[in-house]
Order: sequence, then C-alpha cells, then structure tokens
Amino acid sequence: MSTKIPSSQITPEHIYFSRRQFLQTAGVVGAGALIASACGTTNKPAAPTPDPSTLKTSKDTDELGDKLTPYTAVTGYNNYYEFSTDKEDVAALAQDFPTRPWTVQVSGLVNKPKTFDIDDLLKKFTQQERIYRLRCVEAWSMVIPWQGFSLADLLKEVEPTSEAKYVKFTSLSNKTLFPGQSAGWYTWPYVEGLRMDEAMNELATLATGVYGKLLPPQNGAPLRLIVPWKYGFKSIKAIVKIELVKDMPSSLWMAAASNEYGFYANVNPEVDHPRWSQGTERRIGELTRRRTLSFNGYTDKVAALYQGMDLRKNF
Ligand SMILES: Nc1nc2c(c(=O)[nH]1)N[C@H]1C(S)=C(S)[C@@H](COP(=O)(O)O)O[C@H]1N2
Ligand SMILES: [Mo]
Repeated sequence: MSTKIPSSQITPEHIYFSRRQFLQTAGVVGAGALIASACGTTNKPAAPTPDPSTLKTSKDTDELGDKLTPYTAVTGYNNYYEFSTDKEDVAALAQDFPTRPWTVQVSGLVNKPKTFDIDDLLKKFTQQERIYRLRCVEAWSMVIPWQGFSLADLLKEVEPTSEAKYVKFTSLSNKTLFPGQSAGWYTWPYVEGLRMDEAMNELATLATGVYGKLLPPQNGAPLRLIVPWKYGFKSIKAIVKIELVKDMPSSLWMAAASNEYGFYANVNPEVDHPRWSQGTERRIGELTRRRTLSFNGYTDKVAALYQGMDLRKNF
C-alpha cells in the first residue's frame, strides 16, 4: 500500500481531482489518506457525476435542521458488500449494474400476491421527497434527500392476512453481476426483516431516487428500503422479493454475527456495539463528531413501537 509516487502521477487527472474533491467533502484529510485510497482504485474509472444543476431538493436541511450530505458523498461512499467491502470502490464497480427489466415479488401471507414491474411501481405510487438521516452501525452518518413511497402503501395493495407478523426482504442473487457474492464469508443473498408494525410505520420507505434523480446502482437501484430509525444495514438494496411471514426472519448480519447485529438494530447510543461505542458518530463532510440520538432522532414517531421492550436485550 505504501508508495512515494503522488497519486496525481498515477491516476488520470480528472479522476485524481474528483477523488481529491470527494475526500475533502468526506472530511478525509492528509496525503496519507489520499495515497492509501488511490492504491485500490487507480485503474477503475470513476462513475460519471451528473451536472449539479440537474440535482433537485426542496430544502437544504432535514426536519431537525441538519444540512444535507453532498451528492458526491452520498453516491461515492457506499456500503454494498455484493460489490466490495471498500466503500470508495462501490460506485465504479456498480456503474454497469442493469436495473431493467426488474420485478419485485410481493407474496407470502397475503390475499393478493403480486409481482410488480419496477416501472409500474414508479407510476402507481407518487414519488415523494423524504429527507432522512442514515446512521451506519460503523458510526458514520449522512442526511439524504430520497424519493420514494411508503412501504405500507405497497403492503396494503397485497392485503396481508392476520397471520402475517413480519416482513422479509430479499436482494437480488447473481454471482455474475455481484462479484462479492462469490466470497464465502456471508450467506447470500442479502436478507433483512421488519416486524409488521414497523413495516407499516410511515417512516419506512421504499426509495427509488435520490436528489431528484433515479437511484444510482451503488445506492441500491432500482428499489431499496430506508428505515431511518434503524442502523443502515436494515436498509436493504436491490430488492427482488418482499414476503409476509409468520416467524421473525433472520438476516445476513444476524447469520454473520448474531452477538453484534440484532434483528431490531434500532439506533441506540446507550447500547454499544461489542467492538465500539455507538454514543457518537461522524457525519460525512464534517470534522467534529456529533452525539448519536436515540432512534436516530425519530423518537416521537417510533418509540411507541417498542413500549415495554428491553432494548438492551432486543438490540
Ligand atoms: N443488499 C445490500 N443492501 C445493503 C448493504 C449491502 O451490503 N447489501 N449495506 C447496508 C449498509 S451496512 C448500509 S450503511 C446502507 C448504505 O446505504 P448507502 O450506500 O446508500 O449509503 O445500505 C445497506 N443495504
Ligand atoms: Mo452500515
């Protein structure tokens, strides 16, 4: 990893400058960081950045007054293990990921199971701007203007039966398109779950866009979940199946390390990850850490879901 060659000499100029700009945006400073991260990416083209004038948001802060994270950071620093465990490599690796044709099967304990074409979902449900915080379990966060619609609206369409207690989500399974699925450490495909009342909460969103544009592949196109009061890993990308089930589903992260990643995964500054504190977070683009808020700042909208539950045990 160590080299004396400045990355300006080993990387085409425009990529060097866009990376440099991104690293500054992301608050990563120092030549060391620049060279180290240039190592892994010198031969990969950066994903094209849209003309900034085409990006749209109605506000520049979220409801609680925090500034939006710049588009370059939202689309250039991603967790998506199907592509890479290196957050800065995902965008380039994902740029040719085909998001059409794409269908989402909604099935299980429902009266009207249905497979939806993604373009029908885009037409059927009004795409609303929803500015939410995403707090990663790794203690960094962003504020992101998504477009999407309520998960509840889609679930109502298929009429869950009274037997349905949980919702299980499954990402695409495809070793050709997802190089990371050939690595044996995880149980693929990526799966996640919500309890029925969590899924019906107005904040639980199916996102199709960001900053007024269709989602780019690295952010989970064409359809991904956003559960803003939970750690980011619950917000599963590239969804192909949504099943209503009776028993609590497991998840990729529970299967990988159940002592570190629970089913609920509510953002909780009081409950540390076994290997680090969850008390503070680094907002991408800022230099000083900030305190993490209970339920990621959405207590008034979701705390009632957990009345009477011990959230230390149910982490
Ligand atoms: N299919 C899939 N979904 C996923 C992940 C993943 O690796 N694969 N990573 C999760 C994690 S850990 C986070 S923090 C968020 C990151 O979303 P973003 O890249 O849009 O910021 O996606 C989540 N959804
Ligand atoms: Mo995450």
